[in-house]
Amino acid sequence: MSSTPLASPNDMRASLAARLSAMYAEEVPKYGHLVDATNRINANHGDTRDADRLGTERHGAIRVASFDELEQISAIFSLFGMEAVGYYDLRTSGTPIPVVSTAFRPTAVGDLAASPFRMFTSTLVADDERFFSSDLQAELARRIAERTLVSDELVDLVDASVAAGGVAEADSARFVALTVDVFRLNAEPIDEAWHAQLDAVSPVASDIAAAAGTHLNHLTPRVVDIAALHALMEAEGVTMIDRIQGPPSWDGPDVLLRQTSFRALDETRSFIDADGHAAEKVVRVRFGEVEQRGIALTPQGRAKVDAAMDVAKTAAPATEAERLDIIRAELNASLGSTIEALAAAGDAYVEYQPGVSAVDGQATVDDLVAAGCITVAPITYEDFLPASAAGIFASNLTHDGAQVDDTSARLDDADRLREAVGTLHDPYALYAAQQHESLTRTLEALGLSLEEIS
Ligand code: OOG
Ligand code: NI
Repeated sequence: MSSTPLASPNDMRASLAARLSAMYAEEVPKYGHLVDATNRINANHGDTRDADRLGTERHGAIRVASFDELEQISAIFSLFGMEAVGYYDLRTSGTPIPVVSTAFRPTAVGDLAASPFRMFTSTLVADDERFFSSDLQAELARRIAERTLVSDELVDLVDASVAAGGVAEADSARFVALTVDVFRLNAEPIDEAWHAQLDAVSPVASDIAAAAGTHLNHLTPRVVDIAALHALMEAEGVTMIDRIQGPPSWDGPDVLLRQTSFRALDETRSFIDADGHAAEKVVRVRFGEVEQRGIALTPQGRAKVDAAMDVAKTAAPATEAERLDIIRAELNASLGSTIEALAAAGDAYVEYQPGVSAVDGQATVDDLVAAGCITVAPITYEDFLPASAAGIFASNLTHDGAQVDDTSARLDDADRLREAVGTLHDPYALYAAQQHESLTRTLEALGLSLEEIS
């Protein structure tokens, strides 16, 4: 039996992240500046959590036009060891956007350590009648069905790889290069009238469906101190959006995710007007973003953070500083300020490890932690926040688009997304499983079992 050696998905994912980063630095020079500033901050910081992955850690964002396109993209990501995690309905946000999203990422601890690259992927809901008239829906369907995101060569490689259980080592460099091409800015001229029609409904819809293909919308490095990064970029002449999205620093450890960005860039694209004349026009869709990641929270911990953010929203303070102070006070009041306290309250997910002290009759996990028989380390939040995502979308649009009154979630679309991606992981279940496995392993190492411990 002949067997072709298969490439490691972890190596392929690391290579994809590096190549996309090189491409994006060429397309968007300010991104290169952002990565450089991020590396300077990270190098001068004592925080060593995830230190070995920080230098290459990125998330990207892409937008596709249909669930069929999502299915195609999903098959490609799967060969890079990236699976769909989480569901975000961006139509329910303050500035409703006609997309539903998921993130493709590695799910196993070792794979995240090898290369944590993830892609926030949004799908246009082109048949949502709250946004699109029936005429627009029909025209969208026709044009979307006509376009090709993935080259025939890559389609063939994907099919062969799926059949073989992975990408052949000999094909992997080509596979990565063809995948990068899928996310490269498409140079084909845009139909101006069609673009304007969609733009009136939503600038995100025109970005997605007036072009001939998808493209990387942004690529985001991870920094250990986002406030310092924000100040550094401003000092170096790059205007950042004034807000850092997500829960601010407080008395306890960083939680979840904080993000900020610099303004979408004016870019020149080729258009064709109604008379068939070519014209260059300025569009603003791509931008730079940076993020800081903290500990993953349980649904209960997350609810406390969401409540704190809501209090600040309702209070409608006059300044950003006051808004942050309100959230800080709420977090300090509702959450324990150490990893141990967060874990004991069931507000955050942790990895358990055997400590240095000998077990001496302790009957609960909390007692074992308190006595130093078990130590806890934070599990990093690997996902996204719908409010921040909506904020990032909105802060970079030139205008909001048409008014939409009904902004309720549509569960049918969650099912369509799930069907397109095959398996849709619940992020909480992944963190809970990681915590549970670490506890089982730790107790075993201490000669205890879960049954004996409450
Ligand atoms: C995606 C926006 C969401 C994030 O980091 O929350 C996102 C987009 O603009 O396509 O990337
Ligand atoms: Ni992003």
